[in-house]
Amino acid sequence: MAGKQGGPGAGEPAAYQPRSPENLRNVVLVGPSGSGKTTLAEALLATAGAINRVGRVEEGTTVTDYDDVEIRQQRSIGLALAPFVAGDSKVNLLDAPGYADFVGDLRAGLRAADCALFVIAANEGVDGATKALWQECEAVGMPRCVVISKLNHQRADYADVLAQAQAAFGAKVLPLYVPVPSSSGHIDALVALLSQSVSDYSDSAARQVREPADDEAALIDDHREPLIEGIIEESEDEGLMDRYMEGEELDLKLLIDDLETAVARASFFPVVPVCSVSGVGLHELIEIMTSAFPSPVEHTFPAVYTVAGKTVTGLSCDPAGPLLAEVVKTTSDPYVGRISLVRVFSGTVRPDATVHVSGLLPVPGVRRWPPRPRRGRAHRSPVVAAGEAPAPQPGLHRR
Ligand SMILES: Nc1nc2c(ncn2[C@@H]2O[C@H](COP(=O)(O)OP(=O)(O)O)[C@@H](O)[C@H]2O)c(=O)[nH]1
Ligand SMILES: [Mg+2]
Repeated sequence: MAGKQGGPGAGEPAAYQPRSPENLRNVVLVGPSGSGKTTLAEALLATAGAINRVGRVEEGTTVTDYDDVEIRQQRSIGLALAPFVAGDSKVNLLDAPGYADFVGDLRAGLRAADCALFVIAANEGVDGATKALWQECEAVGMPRCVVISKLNHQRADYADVLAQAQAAFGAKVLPLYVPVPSSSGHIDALVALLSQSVSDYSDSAARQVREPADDEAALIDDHREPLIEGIIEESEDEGLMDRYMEGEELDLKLLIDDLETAVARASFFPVVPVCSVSGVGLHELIEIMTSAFPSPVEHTFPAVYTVAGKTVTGLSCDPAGPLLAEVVKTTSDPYVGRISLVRVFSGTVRPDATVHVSGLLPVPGVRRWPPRPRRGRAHRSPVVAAGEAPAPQPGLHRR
């Protein structure tokens, strides 16, 4: 159901403090149904400390699948919002349904977000539905990180799924982390190819970052070069490849900067192996979301017109600027009434503010221009500042 926000304990502090847009990340989970998105959202919320108890899809106890129908069917059918705080950043996680029937909610999530976690299960692979979802992201130039989930599944084949993803989505789908195979068959560590360290999750209470052992160093040797070459090819510094080829040890910060630029341009797609059950990869994902993903400030502004149809320029992602927001999705709740999810591009929505709700943009073949001006009132809405997406806005409606 659209307009729903994660149930109780979804991580939003009681007194909402608008954050600087640079510290916000609006991240949508995209991937075929059953790839583990809702479970991943739950695990990320728990890792960030936003919830104490990790719910299960099968028990209908997750934050983002709390609608009656979702609990009954044990699958997501609508876009849900689950915010969490990590360090100085706030991440608005949007869990989108994966079935093609609910593509409207997926598109609403893509409109609201600035970046995506594209989830593929390690026991499944890349099928037609996965390719169609990738195309949806491609069509809107959505920056994305590929999450290969369910590493602990008995039929998981990480290497095969990675190869399928690269074959389907291109050579710029490149791992930042590689799972370390263990003798028991459990994966409880990842090697970080850029920092050349190991994230060790064998102590379930905490992740340890340590130096690689010999076999782990060999894994880094095998996989680091293609990653670095992939990043350098994306760099605007054309001399970088020559310097690398001549054997120069490139500054890690320089590589990370180039990587972030390429991710934001949606021309490079880092891969992270994850297991929501054991926790492997969750800290790495949170680090990528908060430090490598673009903030709302980098989001291309939508075309804005006055009521008379004149183009408006000069707006920016500024909480103090004039209000510009998009109602991403509206739904009816039997108890609350009409609820809209709103992406705020500029300005701040305040409780009971009267807002101008513009009509349709010109669509070829549709005679409705200029848009009819309307007024609406944000009833009982929380304060939501520029960059936020999508804020649940009970009662933001036309009248
Ligand atoms: N073994 C294993 N199962 C998982 C994992 N993540 C999710 N699942 C299961 O996969 C199924 C689909 O998960 P769900 O989160 O609903 O996927 P979604 O449809 O993409 O939201 C559920 O039965 C989950 O319990 C995982 O990391 N490992
Ligand atoms: Mg789901």
